[in-house]
Amino acid sequence: MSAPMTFPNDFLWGGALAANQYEGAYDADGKGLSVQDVMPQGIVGPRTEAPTPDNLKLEGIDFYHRYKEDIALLAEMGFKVFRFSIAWSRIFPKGDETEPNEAGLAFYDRVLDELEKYGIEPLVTISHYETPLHLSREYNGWADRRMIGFFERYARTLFERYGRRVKYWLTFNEINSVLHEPFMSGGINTPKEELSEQDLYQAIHHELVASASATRIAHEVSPDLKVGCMILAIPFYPLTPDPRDVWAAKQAERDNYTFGDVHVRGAYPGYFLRKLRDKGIELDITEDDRRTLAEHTVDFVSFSYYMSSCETATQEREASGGNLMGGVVNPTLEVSQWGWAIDPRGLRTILNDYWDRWGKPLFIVENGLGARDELITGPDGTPTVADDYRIDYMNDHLVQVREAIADGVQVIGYTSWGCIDCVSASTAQMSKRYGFIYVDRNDDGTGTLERYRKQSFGWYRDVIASNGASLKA
Ligand code: BGP
Repeated sequence: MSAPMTFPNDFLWGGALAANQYEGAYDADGKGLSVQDVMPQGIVGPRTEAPTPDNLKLEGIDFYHRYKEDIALLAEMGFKVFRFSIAWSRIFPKGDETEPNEAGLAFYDRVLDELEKYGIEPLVTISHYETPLHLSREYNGWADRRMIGFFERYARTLFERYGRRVKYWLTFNEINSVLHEPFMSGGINTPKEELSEQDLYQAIHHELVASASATRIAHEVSPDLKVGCMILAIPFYPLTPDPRDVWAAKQAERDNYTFGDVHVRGAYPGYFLRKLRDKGIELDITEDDRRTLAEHTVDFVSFSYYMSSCETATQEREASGGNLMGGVVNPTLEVSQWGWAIDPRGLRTILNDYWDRWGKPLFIVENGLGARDELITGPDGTPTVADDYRIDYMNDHLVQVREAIADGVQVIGYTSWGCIDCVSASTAQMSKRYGFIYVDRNDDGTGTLERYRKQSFGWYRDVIASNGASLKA
């Protein structure tokens, strides 16, 4: 008998966003600045001293004031889950205060009220590239051990305030991205070129301990809370069958596996310790750190998946474009308008690999196609986007998720990235759109901020309503 080709009945269908990319209201109601407020061009341009008007994230898509209308649209698509992040600097404006900012906390109460109204399960990212700027400038972000205490206080505040309403939590968005973007991901102020590997890996250690510590606090507050890690997933394929290429691909994957290995198994893997030794790095790891990592492992593993890449140790090849990291171009795959390789099968590979390796429930918390959209007039006279390219991308990826489920992988849910158009993390553009909902805002900041349903809106509504049966294999 063949395996059932279906999604579980309680599969959590939905979408994802991050505070700094959609909320706007960057200084409202006592909010402090975050690292994003001085990154007007994302990771592709210089940081500024202070917020500048060309930084589209300052206003985002104004979810802060339009959350009711936006959540109603998500409900209209039948969302079962909505992943969003809490802006750390709304809750602790500088990050090192002892008391939280009540107005910031109250905003998320209102968002949760609205989600509850429609029976949408919240999935909250505690830290999504939004380190308070003060912590970056005064402490050098995660390079400083004191960050663990600030994060513990912040996480405890959230669990105590929202723990009765939010079951699923993620500690750090794409935690492995700190290897490549230490400022955006880890709030590390030292310029990337000047940052020593010793300091970088020590910062990573602090984040891993803080993540485990937050898991401990969550379970103390309520044993019902489920905490997951969040990894930027990229399968690396050997460019050729040459064993040296195979090993190069394995090494590239291990840079990412390390983070899941520590979160799931509670200790650093041998290959990572060897890497540190080879580099002459000695980490400051206390007995307490070891115990925290070992005793407070995650309940589930979540990840983003956009693309795969190739690795080689034997050939000079063009570097692949990619989501904050990448190897060399895979000649067999098409790429998006931003050069990210499109590889639905890679998602099945990742799901199977992670399941085989960790045996923890998996949650796909980001996936989607960043593309330029053209607004046209729909048959009923309202503006829309004929985004069949996005529908194809998501359909093909979801078919592979269904395959992985048939392979025996336990998948909790799927939240597509940028379900409402928002500002891109890497390039800070509005024109790199992922949403089912078009937002009228342009790269130069003009636009009405009106929302329009794209054709993918109805397509996703049907996918959810049919629990995946409407997907085309
Ligand atoms: C991930 C981030 C998101 C998001 C997404 C798409 O790395 O977690 O914040 O933005 O990628 O990337 P981009 O916005 O650069 O297209």
